[in-house]
Amino acid sequence: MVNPRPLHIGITCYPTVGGSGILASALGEELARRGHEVHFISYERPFRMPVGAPRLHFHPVVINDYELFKYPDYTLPLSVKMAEVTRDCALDVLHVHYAVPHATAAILARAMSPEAKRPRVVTTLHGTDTTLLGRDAGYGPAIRHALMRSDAVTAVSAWLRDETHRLLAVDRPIDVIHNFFAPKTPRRSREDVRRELGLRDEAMIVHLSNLRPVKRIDLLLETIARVRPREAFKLVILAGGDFSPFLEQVRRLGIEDRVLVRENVVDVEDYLQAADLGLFTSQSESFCLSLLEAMWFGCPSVSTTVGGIPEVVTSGETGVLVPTADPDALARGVESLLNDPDRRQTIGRAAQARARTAFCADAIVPQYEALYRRVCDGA
Ligand code: GMT
Repeated sequence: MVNPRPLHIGITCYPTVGGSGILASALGEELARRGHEVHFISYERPFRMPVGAPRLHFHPVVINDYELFKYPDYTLPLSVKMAEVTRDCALDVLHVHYAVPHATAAILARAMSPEAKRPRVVTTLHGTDTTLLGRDAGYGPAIRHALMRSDAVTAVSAWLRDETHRLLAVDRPIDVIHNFFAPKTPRRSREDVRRELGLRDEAMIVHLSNLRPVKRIDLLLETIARVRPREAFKLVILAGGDFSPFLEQVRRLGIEDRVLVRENVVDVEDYLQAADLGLFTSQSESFCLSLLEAMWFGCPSVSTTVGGIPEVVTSGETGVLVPTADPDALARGVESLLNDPDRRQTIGRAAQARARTAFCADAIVPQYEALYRRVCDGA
C-alpha cells in the first residue's frame, strides 16, 4: 500500500498553561513525529512545544496597540495570520483547540483564502468553551455559528459532545476523541524529587491544575484538612497559576505544614512519578487530563464524579469517584487509599494499564489523522 502523503496542519491553541494547550502541543509534536508538517499559530510559543524539532514550526500573531481600541482585538490578526500561513505553507487543515475565538478566526481565514486553496477547519471543544462560554449570550451564538461551519468538530468526551448538543443546539455530528498523554522521560529520580520536597515517610498526594474557580481549590483544601492521620501525607500542588489567593485559607485551616506548592512546573513527570495518590475536586471537567497524567505513573486518584471523568475512571477499579462535592466524603475517599497501601497499589496498577492502552498517543493520534483525511477527501 502506498503511504498517504504527509499533511500540512495548522494548529491554534492557548499557548499558556491549560489542558487544551498542553493537549494541542502534544498532538502537534506527535503529528510531526509521524511525518506531517505542523504549524502552530498563536500569540506565544506553546509552553510545552519543543524547540528545534523537525517539521514543527511556530508563527507568532503580532498584535499592534491602537489607542482607538479600548480592548485590543486578537481574532482579526489571528485570522489574517492563519490565512497567510495557509497560503505560504499550503495548509490542508486548520485545527483549532478551544472554540473561542479560534474557531471563528479559522472560519474567517478560510473565507479569506482563494477557493481552490481553502483549508479544512477542524474545531476541538475542550470544556469551558461549551460549558461556560456556550451559556454566555455574548458568545453562544458565535460559537454555534463557528461549530456549524467547521468541517469537523470533535469533543474530548462523550459527555462534552452531549452537553454541546444540549446547550448550543448544534445540530451536527461531533466526533469524540479522548485526551491522550505522551510523557517525557523524568529527568530526576523519585528519591531526588521526594528529597527536594522534604518528604520522609509521608505519602505524597498530588494535585495539578490551573487553579481556575472550576477546579474548586477551596474544596481541595477543605478535604485535605479533614484527612487522617494528618502526619501520614503531604499535599503537593503543581499550580499552573498564582497560588497566593489561597494562602489565607491554608492558614485558616491550619494545614501550612501539610501543603507544598510548586508554580508553573514544566517537568510534571518528575513529580508525578514521585506521587502516591492524586486528588481532583473539580466542579466540572470534560475529561481531566491531569488525572490521566497521574494514572500514567500508576498513581490512583480520588476525584469528584463530574463531566467526562467516568469515561476515564471506573470507581473502585482504576480510581475512586466521589459523587458529591462534600469534603468529608472526599476525605474518606482519600483515606481509603492512603491507609491501605495494597489497595492503592492494585488500583494504581489498573489505572496505569488503562492509561497506557486506552489513552496513549498510538490509540488517539491516528483518530485525528483519520479525521483530517476524511475532511480533506470530502472536498
Ligand atoms: O482545565 C482547564 O480549565 C483548562 C481547560 C482548557 O481548555 O485549557 O481544560 C479542558 O481541556 C482539557 C484537555 O482537553 C480537559 O482534560 C479538561 O477536562 C478541560 N477542563 C474543563 O473541562 C474544566
